[in-house]
Amino acid sequence: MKLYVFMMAPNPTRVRLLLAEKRAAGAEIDLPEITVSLIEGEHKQPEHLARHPLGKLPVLELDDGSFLTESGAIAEYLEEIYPDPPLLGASPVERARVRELECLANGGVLAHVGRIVHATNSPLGLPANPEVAAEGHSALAGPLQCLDDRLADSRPFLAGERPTLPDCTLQAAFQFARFGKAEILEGYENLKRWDAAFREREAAKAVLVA
Ligand SMILES: N[C@@H](CCC(=O)N[C@@H](CS)C(=O)NCC(=O)O)C(=O)O
Repeated sequence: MKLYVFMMAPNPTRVRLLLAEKRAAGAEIDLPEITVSLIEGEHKQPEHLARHPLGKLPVLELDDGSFLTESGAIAEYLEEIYPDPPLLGASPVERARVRELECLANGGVLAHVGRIVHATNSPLGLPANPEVAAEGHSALAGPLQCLDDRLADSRPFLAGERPTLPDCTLQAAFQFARFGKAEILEGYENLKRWDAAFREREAAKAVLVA
């Protein structure tokens, strides 16, 4: 298998953080990563469009030569073939909790951070759009508050004592916000604590560049 990625891009980063968490806990995962430059437009070239018809990242190339797209589907597949340690929950109730948190981290935070950064400081050179950025900031408030409340009991990770996919997704979103100079954490003290502690860990340091 091969994983096609671009550093800093949040959807590839959530998958790379999940892999780093598994490796840090002892999983032996041989999965080479190949960079496709979003900055240089390599994702819209025929070579990459053959992997992903929409020209996006990440893409997982399977051993039979077929391509799997969508970071959530890729994360679930990797979880199934490398189940230890579990990053999507170990029991029905844990899995349900992880899915609940993942909806908040992905649809509620990562998606809006993407809109804000591309409307203010787009690394792809998209035009600034203050209205879209303001809508993004306002849409972020509810999900960020929910996640901040979840951390109010000083738990180290969103789902409790162990990292899970929503931690990876949230950190991928926060890294993209830092890179795009979007201030999104003002007033969310529990999330600030979680962010600082998560970034100090070796698994995160192996992936994060901002
Ligand atoms: N829903 C997709 C979104 C993929 C996506 O939008 N990836 C971004 C990078 S984070 C990308 O490739 N953007 C380039 C483009 O849309 O042209 C997923 O979760 O994989």
